[in-house]
Amino acid sequence: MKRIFAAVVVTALMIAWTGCGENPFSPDGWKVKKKDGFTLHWRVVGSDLEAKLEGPSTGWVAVGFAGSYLMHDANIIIGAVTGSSVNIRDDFGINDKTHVSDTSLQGGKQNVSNKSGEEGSGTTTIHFTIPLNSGDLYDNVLSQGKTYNVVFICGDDGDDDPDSDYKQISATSITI
Ligand SMILES: [Ca+2]
Ligand SMILES: [Ca+2]
Repeated sequence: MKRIFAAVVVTALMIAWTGCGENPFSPDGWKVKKKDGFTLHWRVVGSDLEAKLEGPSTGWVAVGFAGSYLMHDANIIIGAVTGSSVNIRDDFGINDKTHVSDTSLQGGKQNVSNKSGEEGSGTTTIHFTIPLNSGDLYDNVLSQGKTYNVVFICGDDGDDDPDSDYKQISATSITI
């Protein structure tokens, strides 16, 4: 009888954990933000930010961190899955609607690692790691506990060209 009671308590606790969307004390450290069909998971690991973005497109998906308005001045990580290959690029928002690769800007560097991803039915998910402070002018320094603008962006279904026009853009904020 005691054992059954313990099992019920454990199950109730597990439901309580998973029911909290932005619980900063989740056991594995992940936080989550959902907006307009996008889901971003993130967590700080040492001096890095590990992230997983799912977006409502079979084309490219992107997230922009700490911009001023929409894409402007945001550190944008953009990726697409084409067959078995995953391409993820480190970009920067040069105005509210335009982003370019950091490498195309003077002194800019690619600072994304641990890249992977998968395509679902109508969705694309990308996983990546970025430094909280890369030292690159075209990334933005992030500090744990602080709140930043984020923007979620995607291209048309099947459009894996990161330089093509976007289909959807949604602005929100997250606390790192
Ligand atoms: Ca960079
Ligand atoms: Ca960047």
